[in-house]
Amino acid sequence: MPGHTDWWKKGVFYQIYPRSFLDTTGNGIGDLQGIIEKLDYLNDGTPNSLGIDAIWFSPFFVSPDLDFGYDVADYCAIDSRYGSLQDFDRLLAEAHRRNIRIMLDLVVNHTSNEHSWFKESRSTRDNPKRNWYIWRDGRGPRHKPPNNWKNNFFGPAWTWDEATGQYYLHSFLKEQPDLNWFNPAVREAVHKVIRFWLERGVDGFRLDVAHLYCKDEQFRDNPPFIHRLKQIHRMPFWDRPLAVNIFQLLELPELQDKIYNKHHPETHRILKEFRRIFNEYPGTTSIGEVISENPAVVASYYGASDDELHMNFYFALTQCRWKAGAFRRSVARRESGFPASAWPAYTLSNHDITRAISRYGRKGQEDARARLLALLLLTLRGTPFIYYGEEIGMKEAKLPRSALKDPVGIKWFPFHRGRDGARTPMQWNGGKHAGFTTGEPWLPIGPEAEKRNVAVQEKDPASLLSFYKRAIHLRRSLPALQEGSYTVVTAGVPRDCYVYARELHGVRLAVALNFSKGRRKCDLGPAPACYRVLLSTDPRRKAETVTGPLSLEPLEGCLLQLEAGKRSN
Ligand code: TEU
Repeated sequence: MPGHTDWWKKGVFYQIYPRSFLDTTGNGIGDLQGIIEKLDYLNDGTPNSLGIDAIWFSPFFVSPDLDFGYDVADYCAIDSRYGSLQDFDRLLAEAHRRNIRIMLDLVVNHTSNEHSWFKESRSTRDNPKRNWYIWRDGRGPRHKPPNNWKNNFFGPAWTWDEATGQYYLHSFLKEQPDLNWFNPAVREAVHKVIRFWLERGVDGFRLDVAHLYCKDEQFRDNPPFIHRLKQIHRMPFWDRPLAVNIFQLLELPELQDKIYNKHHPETHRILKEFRRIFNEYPGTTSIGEVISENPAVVASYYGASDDELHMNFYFALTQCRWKAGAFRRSVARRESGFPASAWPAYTLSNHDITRAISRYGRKGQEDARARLLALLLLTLRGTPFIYYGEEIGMKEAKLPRSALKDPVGIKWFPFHRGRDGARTPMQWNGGKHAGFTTGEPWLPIGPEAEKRNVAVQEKDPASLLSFYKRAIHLRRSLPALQEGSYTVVTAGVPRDCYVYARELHGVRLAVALNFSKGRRKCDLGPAPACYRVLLSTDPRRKAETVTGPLSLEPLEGCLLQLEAGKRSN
């Protein structure tokens, strides 16, 4: 798509989980036609629509759906339940017509065991594709697994293949065998996949678990988990994740620190090869799902000279406690811990973690908190990723065991219910099944759909959806929000508030967020100054000019602009 090559730094991204967006066939799962029908909702070119610039689609490729699309059986074909390649081309054209760019999910750490590559690989030991996956002999006379590696869901990372008498490696389910990225033929095959979609016109990729591609070639045992606990222990008390984060919860039972099957240096070479291909198609972007508690490790995936991924998610923000200081420090670590060229990407929710509104849910405060988080996400220095339904305050569903579909939840119930609760159908209206399907939805509809839906909130200027629209459209009209510098303001700011400035070409904006339940007054720096309120999370606040400290209502956040010529006395 023509336009600026760095559009992705300025734009707002929206993640769609296709299975749950809109079903037009009545089979209970969403489809490509459903997405096409809702493109105007996402961006019709006017402030009446949400106004997003790009969509990242969770996978809709051919898949036996053991991990709901993250087990791909054919990278170059659309699963017939979602539509066809023709439907995809139409979706792409219709999106581009609205200036919406399309990002696909590239899931190439592993394939499905139904992929023809794996079927060939497992057929005989001397099959030409045997080496496309990671096969090892068992240890000792009793054929014990090659080492102690665990997968990221549950249980060992090795599964014994009776027919050929060897183990194969899988970082997730046993139906998701890991590709052997040391094999040049694998690299070439994936390059072909990338080119296939770029030639069709897609604008970029999200790279699933990009930090896992290469593993220790000596297959050394991982050390015990206690090392990791010690690491977390070294973090200041107030910065330790309080809510038991899903990643950690899932790793706890495994009692090991996975140092030998992630962040291998060779992975960087693979990403550099990807980047060279992306560069052949100007305007292409990429974002890595790189999971590490260490910001320097995440930063390394941008490449030393910005020659790997364009962006990497900064997941640390999803682990903050509800404290102004926790968010402020997390952003500070992002701002100072990464090289200047490493463009930030922020998100609060995705298909793997509890929706933010529920993560921070306190009875009576959740909606105000959701607004505050929206203002934060849309005004930080970096590209914001919104998860579908976040804009209408969709909550995490607490599903009974009988409704669970995610293998993770089924396995660990009742300790936690897996990821289905964050993947329930989009709530379009207050009707049957929230307007998602005329059939039986694949997952139940989430809570409070009678008010947490698009139709109701579109009519209400005070709704969360209306707030998102205003914030996104303001962001679009204010280059200082897209590209301006970020400076935190601390003087004259109470501890439970978070204030920062965004500046570009003499325009100074201030964002003031009150995380507390009480009224607060904040200086916006540099005092004395005169600011105009552009937006408040409190729909009752009128456009006003502020001289002196800004008064904030409980859980209120404001975006303000310094009035020209009124900076000092
Ligand atoms: O997730 C990678 C991952 O390790 C976690 O987010 C994982 O989901 C977590 O440990 C909780 O189970 C990516 C995808 O986002 C996820 O949906 C897939 O299941 C996974 O890779 C495998 O492709």
